[in-house]
Amino acid sequence: MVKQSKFLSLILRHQPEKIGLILDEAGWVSVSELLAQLAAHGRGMSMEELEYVVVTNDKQRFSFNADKTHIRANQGHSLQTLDLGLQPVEPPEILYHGTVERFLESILPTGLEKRSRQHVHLSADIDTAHKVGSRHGKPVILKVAAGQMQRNGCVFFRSDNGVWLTDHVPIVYLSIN
Ligand code: HQG
Repeated sequence: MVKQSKFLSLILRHQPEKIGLILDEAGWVSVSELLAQLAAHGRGMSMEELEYVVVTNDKQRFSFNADKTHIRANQGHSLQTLDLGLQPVEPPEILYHGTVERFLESILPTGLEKRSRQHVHLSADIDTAHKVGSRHGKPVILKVAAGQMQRNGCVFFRSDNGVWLTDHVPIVYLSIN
């Protein structure tokens, strides 16, 4: 199921065309089409198994619409044409970003960039930032003055699974935690 969940992340965030799917402009795809295309590509799963993956996913990465006819990833897309339709929200005063030391040298001149993703990903708690950073090596936690950024006109969003998103974090708002 973890393997299947990772494959769903790939399809619903990055490469739907890999199994012949096209996401709509907000990232949704028909559940019946998804199940059919998964089966056609040797990754078949039942509706019950898909529901199990959605419910048990450790970061709640996926959501169904109300009547479960459509599904999408809550965040993390690299498809630049998507508009998840998130509304700007007021962030907490401080947010965190987990990274690693080897990236600091290039973060210093430019601040945090979204790179291949649609947004820079931030979290409200240090623990989560720690986990995110650990994916790249020994974590370094950066503190982001999110409240100040917002007062200066930067826009923040929060995905349905609680990840804080913004376009770019200029270096003036960053400090090492
Ligand atoms: C770094 C996972 C050099 C940035 C996690 C990060 C998260 C720079 C890496 C989500 C830089 C990009 C996102 C700059 C940023 N110079 N390096 N100017 N600006 N970076 O994986 O934030 O499991 O694309 O610090 O839990 O690590 O996919 O982003 O280390 O929520 O659901 O460039 O991915 O969620 O790495 O992680 P990533 P991230 P999922």
